[in-house]
Amino acid sequence: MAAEAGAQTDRPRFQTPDGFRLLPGFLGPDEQRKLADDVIAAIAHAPLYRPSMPRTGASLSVEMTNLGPLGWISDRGGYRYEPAHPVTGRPWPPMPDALLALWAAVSDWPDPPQACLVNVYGADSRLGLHVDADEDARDAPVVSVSLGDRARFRIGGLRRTDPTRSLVLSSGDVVVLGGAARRCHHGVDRIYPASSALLPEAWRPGRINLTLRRVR
Ligand code: MD3
Ligand code: FE
Repeated sequence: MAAEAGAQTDRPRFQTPDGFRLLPGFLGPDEQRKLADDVIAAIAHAPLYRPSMPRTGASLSVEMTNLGPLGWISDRGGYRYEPAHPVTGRPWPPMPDALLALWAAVSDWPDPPQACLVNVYGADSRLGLHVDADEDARDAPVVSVSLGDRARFRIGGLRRTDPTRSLVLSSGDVVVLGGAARRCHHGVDRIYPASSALLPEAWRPGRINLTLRRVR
């Protein structure tokens, strides 16, 4: 029954915020594989690291790196965008052309993205409910691409206590977060191990999420 199918995860009267656009399977299998290969190759030059939280210093369960002119960093000193990798000190690798083309196709924003945050999830990784607020370009959208294992993504409202809705993000799905959605709380509850065969075996179980952003 359709009415029951959504009942487990959907709260009544809340679908998704204005400006939330899910494009299921926007990238085909060949595009996904090429993009995953390019990102994994870039990670060899900008190794994944496990960010720690400001103040507490607690580690995130998600590993990260960045592509493009700027990268998002979190450490004891706070959250910020930096032009170089915190461990190697080298500039972030360039964004693959496919990501610049994707942004141009879906963002409806005149300027190219300045940062691509790469989030890598293992079987037990999670991302707590948060707001992305470290970009001065608050009106520009964020564009997300999911690769590999599926994830249960959760999105709420402007306030932390607002109702939330969860939905599954699958490999090849693109999400555009514009308008009000850009300022909403969101997180990743869990991934579904072995739900995709896209990534090379050494990366399974695993999920790679790319977020394209304007920073300034
Ligand atoms: C809603 N990433 O990198 S992608 C993040 O799957 C982040 O790795 C998640 O949250 C992930 O900050 C979710 C979808 C997404 C990205 C950015 C958003 C949703 C968003 C910004 C504002 C609101
Ligand atoms: Fe986020």
